[in-house]
Amino acid sequence: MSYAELGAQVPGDSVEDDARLAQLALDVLEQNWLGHATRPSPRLYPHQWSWDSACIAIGYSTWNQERAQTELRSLFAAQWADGLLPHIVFSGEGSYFPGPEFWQTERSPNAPDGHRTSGIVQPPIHSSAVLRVYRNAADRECAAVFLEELYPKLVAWHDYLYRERTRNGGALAEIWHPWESGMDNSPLWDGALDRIVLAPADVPEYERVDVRLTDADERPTDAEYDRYAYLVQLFRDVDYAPEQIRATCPFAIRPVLFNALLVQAGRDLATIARELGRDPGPFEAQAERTAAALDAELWDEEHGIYVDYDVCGDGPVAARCPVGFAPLYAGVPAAARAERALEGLAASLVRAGDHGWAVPSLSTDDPGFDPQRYWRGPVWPIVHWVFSQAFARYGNAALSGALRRTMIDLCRSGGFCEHYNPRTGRGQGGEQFAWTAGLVLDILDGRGTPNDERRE
Ligand code: 2M8
Repeated sequence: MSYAELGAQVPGDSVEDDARLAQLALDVLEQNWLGHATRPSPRLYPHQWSWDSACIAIGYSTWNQERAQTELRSLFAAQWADGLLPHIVFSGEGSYFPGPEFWQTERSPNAPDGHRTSGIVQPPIHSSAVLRVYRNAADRECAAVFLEELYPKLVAWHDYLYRERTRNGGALAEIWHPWESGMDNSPLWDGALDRIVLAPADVPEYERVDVRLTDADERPTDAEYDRYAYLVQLFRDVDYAPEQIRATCPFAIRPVLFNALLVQAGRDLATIARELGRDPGPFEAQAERTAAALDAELWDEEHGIYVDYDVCGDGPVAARCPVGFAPLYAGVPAAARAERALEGLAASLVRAGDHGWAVPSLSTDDPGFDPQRYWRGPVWPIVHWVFSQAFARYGNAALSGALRRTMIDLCRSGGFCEHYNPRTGRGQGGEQFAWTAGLVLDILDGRGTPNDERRE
């Protein structure tokens, strides 16, 4: 089926009881509220996660400005002195592996006093979230104070990424751990992880908590966890010194999604700078350099999709997942290439039971597809949110709306779950999931386009 035919087939939005769904989403956020931040899920993830929090703040922004601002303020309160924004800020309660005693980030001179955190990052969507919160704010005076306060922290975060996560003058950021991608067990990391051959003595002692709390079939394998723990141990052993990690880490990838979000975040940071009367030039330049590098270095002409780059393997990642179309979210490809990417994205859509078109995290005809196992097939709200904006940006309101309606429908019938089965639409993973609720609030708010495409 062609892209145009698919768009034409999508039925118009039929909102049944969106106000009720919004209230349920707010209830989920309330249930996960820790007093200063929102945990992703009551049992599985009892602390604050970086890109979850950004999405949660976007969700709060039209409904509760104060919460939205507090969410981001508390995340950035735990930022490291070198600008690193940690992927977890521990809340002091709840069982999770790896906890602060495993990370031991106090070994780093950059770790913040008074906050216990992990020592890695997650995808950089934060400037986009801050701009969204600022724009949606009803109390303009508070919003201006918030923006002024967050601006230097966002600048430090972007500086960290361009300083520590690029090499040889390149403009694409790299990750050093699968958790930094946000898509933990995606097949995108298989090749790089397979090269890490571990003797039993290399694996630190640890005990998984996740498989006690949720179905092990919906989680990464033990072999993957061994490598996750090994990499953390490696960072710990060099006291989280970025130059040493960059030189020695056996896992280094330039991911498409991470960099696509960075492009949009850079543009949004430029808008924030302009709003505050500062110079937007450096952020615009960074964003455009990363956009150009994505287009020049990661596009796979043969398959018509962007592919991650394996720095240690010195070549493109062999696996292909629909997130390879993420540069569409940031408007990176132009003309014929965009058309081809949109066709490819549309071709990857599947019917999630009776719930409408869905983007699976791995193509259903990929031999590694598994409808239950986490980032190897299930439908994820963040992916839907990204691609509903991608379709909107390129003028396909029908498919943009279809992806939004699917998310609404999945949540209405199965609750706010971590992810959904792409064949049946069944909710899977953690329950009462906060960023699912946050993103659905944004979807219900009807703002389907990236910040720079939106009217003031
Ligand atoms: C998942 O990742 C964590 C590690 O960060 C885990 O599996 O323990 C991912 O889905 C990630 O994207 C998400 O931010 C996190 C919390 O929802 O869970």
